[in-house]
Amino acid sequence: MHKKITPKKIIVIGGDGFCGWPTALHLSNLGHRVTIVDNLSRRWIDTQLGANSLTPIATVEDRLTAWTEATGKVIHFECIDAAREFDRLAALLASIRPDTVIHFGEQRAAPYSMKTVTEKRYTVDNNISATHNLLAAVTALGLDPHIVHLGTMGVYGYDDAGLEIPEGYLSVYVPGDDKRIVQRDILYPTNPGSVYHLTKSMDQLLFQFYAKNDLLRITDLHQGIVWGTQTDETRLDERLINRFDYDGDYGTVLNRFLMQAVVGHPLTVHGSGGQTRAFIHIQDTVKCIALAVANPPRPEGRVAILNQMTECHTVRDLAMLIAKLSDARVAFVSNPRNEAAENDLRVSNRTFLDLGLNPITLEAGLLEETRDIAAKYAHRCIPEMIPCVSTWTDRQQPGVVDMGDVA
Ligand code: NAD
Ligand code: USQ
Repeated sequence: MHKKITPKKIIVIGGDGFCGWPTALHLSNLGHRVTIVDNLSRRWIDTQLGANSLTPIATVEDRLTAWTEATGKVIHFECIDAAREFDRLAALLASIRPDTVIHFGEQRAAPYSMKTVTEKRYTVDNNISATHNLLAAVTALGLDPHIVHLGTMGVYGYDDAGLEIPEGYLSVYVPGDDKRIVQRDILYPTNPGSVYHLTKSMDQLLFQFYAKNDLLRITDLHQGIVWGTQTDETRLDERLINRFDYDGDYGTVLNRFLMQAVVGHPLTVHGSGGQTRAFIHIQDTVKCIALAVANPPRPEGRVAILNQMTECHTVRDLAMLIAKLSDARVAFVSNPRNEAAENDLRVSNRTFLDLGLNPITLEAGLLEETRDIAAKYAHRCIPEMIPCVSTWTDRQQPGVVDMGDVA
């Protein structure tokens, strides 16, 4: 049983996606009135790439029917392109007058954003326009929803700065004109590593401006790499199952390794695998967003920035851990990305811990994920979709396994 909450009217943009779908279900389960806005572009991109989700995902209509059958609750759906259909987005906002808008509706794969000039332009046009359309519409309509945006840890870059990455703002102390030391809180300097991450860095400036100028209440969640598939709600019916991307563009590293282990493919570590990244389980993503929804910032002109991650690991350590659990082999392949070969990473996630987040650890979640998802649906894997062939520049080579790379 969930404790009683004051129901809110919530729009979830991008609510058919990997993070958005389980979030919409969780918020509906808590008693909120949820409307999903999605243009289904993610499903269309799968078709374009010849890829699929390892888990069989139902149509939106079947998903929503299954949710009502399982819980008696109703989630509404509107097929709107937030980047290109400003008038329809604004009309929906005007009719619902939401208390909260959660914005997941962006092209989120770094390798896809680096494929060719077409995908670079699409990612920038889509992501920046969707974010700006939302902010401009809310302002023009005189609405005051709390806007919760899914940003990324990657806006900070991954260089080892010798300090714990703070939650969005960096206190700097610089000598002023009269040699007095002046203190300022600035946005932590961005250092994006892909066109996709660049759009998230640009989103930050859009939020900074609208929070200052129009006193919009905005929470930007700088999220790490999400792993896992199911949440308490998506487990209720097979038609509610969440997507599991494993292909070279959309598959994220830990889910890819889990899938590779069960289909007998060597684990594809890029370069030396010394890249340290921040991770979070999908169940914790959903919990963090509910916590953010319940704790809006005051309209004081400053964006609330929270780091949404729970553990840091190197890619190499993850591969070794999964290899040990599954007897998989590890392949150190050419790195298709232009990124540091090795980096340290320390991140503050104090706000969510203080709000009561009790993270799912890798140790606790890996076994279930392997047994109930990767192994169960391994037969759906399309082997040709496994290699990472999108390269950052002409200097990089695709991450393809040569048996000489295997350890
Ligand atoms: P996803 O691609 O599975 O979902 C995004 C959804 O947004 C899709 O359903 C897509 O159809 C929709 N969408 C895209 N552009 C749209 C538009 N113009 N109008 C309407 N709908 C649109 O991605 P995800 O993994 O669920 O990520 C959601 C958000 O979280 C993204 O903004 C991403 O940057 C961020 N994020 C994801 C991860 C991760 O590991 N998956 C980590 C950090 C941050
Ligand atoms: N990697 C491998 N082998 C693989 C795939 C990836 O070694 O088979 C490496 C990559 O080179 C990279 C690291 O693993 O160093 C992470 O790659 P990823 O694809 O798991 O994650 P990334 O591209 O950073 O993007 C994902 C989501 C994105 C989100 C981001 C959070 O797709 O939406 O914003 O994680 S973060 O990385 O913290 O910025």
